[in-house]
Amino acid sequence: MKKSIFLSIVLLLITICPRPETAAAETAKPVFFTGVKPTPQSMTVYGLVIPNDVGMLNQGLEIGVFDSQGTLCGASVVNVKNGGSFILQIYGDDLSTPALDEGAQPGERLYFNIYSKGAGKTIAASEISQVVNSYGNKAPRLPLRFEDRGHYGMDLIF
Ligand SMILES: [Ca+2]
Repeated sequence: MKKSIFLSIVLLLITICPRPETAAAETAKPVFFTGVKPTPQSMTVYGLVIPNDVGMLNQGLEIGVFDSQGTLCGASVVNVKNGGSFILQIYGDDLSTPALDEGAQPGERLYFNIYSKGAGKTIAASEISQVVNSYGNKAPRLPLRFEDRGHYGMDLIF
């Protein structure tokens, strides 16, 4: 009995204490692409940012996802320690707030921009290639479009 209580406490501690890397990844919030409004509609995109200039990656990159009206509907800091990986939560428009456009409509094209901290400039979506990777549930059709509960793998190369 005592042993099982001890094990329960150990398991609880493992569960509630985040590993240092996870904590660092979660605290890295975008400072350039800000103002994303989370809504009940969302999709997830996983991948790598692969810049031609590796120095640009080391100095820090952020991804900002815009819909065709220029609404910022997702943003993330690229994880330099993990080789340029990213996880993006991209939000759709909340239909219960018709006066507000918080995000993308179903099927709407998404535009991925990248801010380079080192270069102090934004790389436009037109200069970034989207490439399918193996992280998602199924391969996306590119260029990527908004799909509620979509789960896709896509790398960004520029
Ligand atoms: Ca709305």
